[in-house]
Amino acid sequence: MTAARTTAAHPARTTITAERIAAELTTSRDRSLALLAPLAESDLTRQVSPLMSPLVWDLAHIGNYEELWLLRAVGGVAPLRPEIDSLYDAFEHPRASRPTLPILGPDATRGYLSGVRSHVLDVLDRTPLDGAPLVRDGFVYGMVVQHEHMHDETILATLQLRGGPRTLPPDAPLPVGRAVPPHDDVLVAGGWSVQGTSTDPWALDNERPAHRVELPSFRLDRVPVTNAMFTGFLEAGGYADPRCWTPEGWAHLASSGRRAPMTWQRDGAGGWTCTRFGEVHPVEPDAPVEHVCWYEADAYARWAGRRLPTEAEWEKACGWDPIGQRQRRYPWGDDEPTPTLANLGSRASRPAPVGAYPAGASAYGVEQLVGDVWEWTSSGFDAWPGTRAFPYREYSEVFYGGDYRVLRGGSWATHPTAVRTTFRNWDLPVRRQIFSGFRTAADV
Ligand code: AVJ
Ligand code: FE
Repeated sequence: MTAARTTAAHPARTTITAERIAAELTTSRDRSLALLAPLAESDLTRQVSPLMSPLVWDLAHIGNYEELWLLRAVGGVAPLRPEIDSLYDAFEHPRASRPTLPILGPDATRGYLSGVRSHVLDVLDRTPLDGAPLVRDGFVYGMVVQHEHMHDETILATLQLRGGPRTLPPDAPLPVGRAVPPHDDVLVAGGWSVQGTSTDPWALDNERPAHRVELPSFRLDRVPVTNAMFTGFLEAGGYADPRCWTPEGWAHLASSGRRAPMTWQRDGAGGWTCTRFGEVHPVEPDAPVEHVCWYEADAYARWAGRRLPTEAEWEKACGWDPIGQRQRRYPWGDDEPTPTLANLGSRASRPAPVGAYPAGASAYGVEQLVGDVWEWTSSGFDAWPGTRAFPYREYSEVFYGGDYRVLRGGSWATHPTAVRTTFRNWDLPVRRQIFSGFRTAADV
């Protein structure tokens, strides 16, 4: 990988206006409040799992982040409630310790958020969007909107762990799938491509800058690994076969007792059911497997005689147009996602069956790269050549080089504004409360 000059153009986003920003801010806030509105006070304040925050903490943290960046950093507005800042600093208080903090209750939190928001709209009115890098093209507003959507996805993961009764609205209909043979894969011819972006105005620091990569040819699954395929691994004794697992994965299997994806149970007749937001459903054979950790994804790939793709391979297969020699903001091109292109935005509470989004295919014919499930890659979360922490070190920089693995493409729970070809997510290899799946690759 070199940081050589890139020659290919990256699509610039259409000019970002104050109206667009105000609409995005409203959309993310409506989403957060709607997710939490059906929950009783006790459900908002309790901790469902040591992995997660009390839901009311997420909500107040969303507001506090908005206050820190939009009111104080951009607007120069004095702290509204200086005494609460430290409570909502994710670094001062790890998730497990958040329930013992003297955090605001649900009503006070909602009041705090609406107070912050009323000042934000004033700041937006009086701040030109062509000034310093922080506000240029509305970057910091985009960062705040994406942060809220990320926490909304975290809230959805917490609701999944909480169980029932279900509080989410009924699922929007999803498109039907089509039969795709297991490991039907496409060839991605070797050569150079561009990874990352220097021009996408709302790309976060870890996606920058654009740089050339040179990859050998590889093959990549057309669609994510399905429940039926994963069941094959499971029923063949994959969880009991040390040859499939890294030493760390094998040790974790022993200590955790994991024997199936997080939400699966035996149905009593030799099959499997899964629990989704407190409701029991049959495991859908043709849907991407969900709630697997990196170790499980990696073990499946070895069992299948394949491997996880690297992050660079994933991004090339998703966004590179080898004919035009340019990047696409999404697999299908630069147009914003729609419900026929990708399963995003928690319109439904599950991944769609494979083959449901032929119109969302990448230039190489790879499908469902964006939406449905986050896809584990084999790569650790590392800094790219020439990257720079912006506007703060704790978003990305403090995580580089740790034991994290990169996930790409977003899930059904990811909002369209919070994902694109270059977006990078990361988590520890044991984690599976996120909406995580994978696809496999092979050398040529
Ligand atoms: C990018 C999803 C790994 O939720 O831990 C939220 C995003 N950073 N608040 C996370 C984030 C600050 C982060 N991930
Ligand atoms: Fe956060």
